[in-house]
Amino acid sequence: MKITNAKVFVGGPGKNYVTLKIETDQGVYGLGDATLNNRETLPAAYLQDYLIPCLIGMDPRRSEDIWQFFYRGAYFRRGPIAMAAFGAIDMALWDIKGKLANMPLYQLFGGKSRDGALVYAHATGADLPDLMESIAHYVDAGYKAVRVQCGIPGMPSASYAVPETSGASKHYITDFSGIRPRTEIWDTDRYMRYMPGALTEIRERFGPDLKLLHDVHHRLTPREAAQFAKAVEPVNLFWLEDPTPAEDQTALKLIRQHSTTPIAIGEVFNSLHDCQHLIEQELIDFIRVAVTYAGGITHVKRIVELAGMHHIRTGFHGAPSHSPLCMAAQAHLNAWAPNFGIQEYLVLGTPECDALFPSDHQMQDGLFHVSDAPGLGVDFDETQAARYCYAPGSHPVVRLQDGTLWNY
Ligand code: CS2
Ligand code: MG
Repeated sequence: MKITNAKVFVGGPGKNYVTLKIETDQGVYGLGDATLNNRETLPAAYLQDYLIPCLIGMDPRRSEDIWQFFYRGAYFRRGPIAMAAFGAIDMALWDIKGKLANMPLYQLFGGKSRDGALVYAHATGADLPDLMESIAHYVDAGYKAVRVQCGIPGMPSASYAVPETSGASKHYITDFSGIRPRTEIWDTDRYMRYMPGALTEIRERFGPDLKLLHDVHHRLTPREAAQFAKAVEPVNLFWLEDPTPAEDQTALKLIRQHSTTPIAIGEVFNSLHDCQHLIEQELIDFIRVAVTYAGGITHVKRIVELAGMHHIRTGFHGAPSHSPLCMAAQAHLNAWAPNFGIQEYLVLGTPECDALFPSDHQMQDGLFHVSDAPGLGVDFDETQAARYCYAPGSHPVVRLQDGTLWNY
């Protein structure tokens, strides 16, 4: 069996999805996602210029060898661009494997460990009353878990994942449009003074059963993060995410020394090596890698297995920049993983997105149900794809009030 062709498509409804289609001499094809948010053209070029010329003629069933071929063959290993490109190839080869076996991928991983996977939605508000309404909206929609992000009174500009004005919170998605990043002004003291109280009010309003998650989005120093994690302990959060930048993995020790608030980290990681210390030292409770950003199913499965040995559960990243192909790969891993925790999931299901990526996967009552279709269970409509083209975007930059560059 041989790979005969591979095509890369860039574009989608409101998102620059990077979709890879690998075709074979047996008519079976596989799909993969290489969407690296706000840097989409780079994995696309990496695939076009360097990887696809090597793929043609290879046996698609040798997915492990092909993964090693590209990972070790690159010589300059890892990094978000390469791992997103490898990730797409790996997803497509697993998709072909599932279709050849006529099995949904979770069966090839070891079968289901659960029938529905818990997901969390994004509740947000320009202020606390606005956020309370947003949370109520998702609770009414059947969600058992919500991430809560709130505008901070007096904060010089709207911070991460918070709308500028009230009433704009339903299905709020961060606007990354434009090649020149917009600047946000951040005030840590205001956040540290206000957010613990806001989270306490939310807990009092919605009771002990609703799972509450909060994303600090890398904005605190390790000492501040330790103080914050301790202050919110009584709220009994499901997790506190990215409390401090994860490059310095020993910094997390300080948080562990001062609080038992569960910690989730990993969306910016591209390989096992980025999180090995965190996992082996059990400095986190949830690993947040994404199949696209961390080199595909083959590599993420290794991360999940290592995490499982250290009582760490999965909490895969599911921001809107991940295409339904990445979300499907994660859904199959979530159905199988013995140490599954939760999946970030935004109902993107716009008619345009469903037309571009038809699938039978279902989300109901706060649980994601993976379909039994062979492979990933998501298809791709090339005619629809022709409607979309690339539009540049950028992550905001964040400055403190004195102009100091800070973390988005
Ligand atoms: C966020 C992301 O969903 C999350 O947890 O941290 O939305 C993140 O801001 C984007 O993926 C950045 O590209
Ligand atoms: Mg996050």
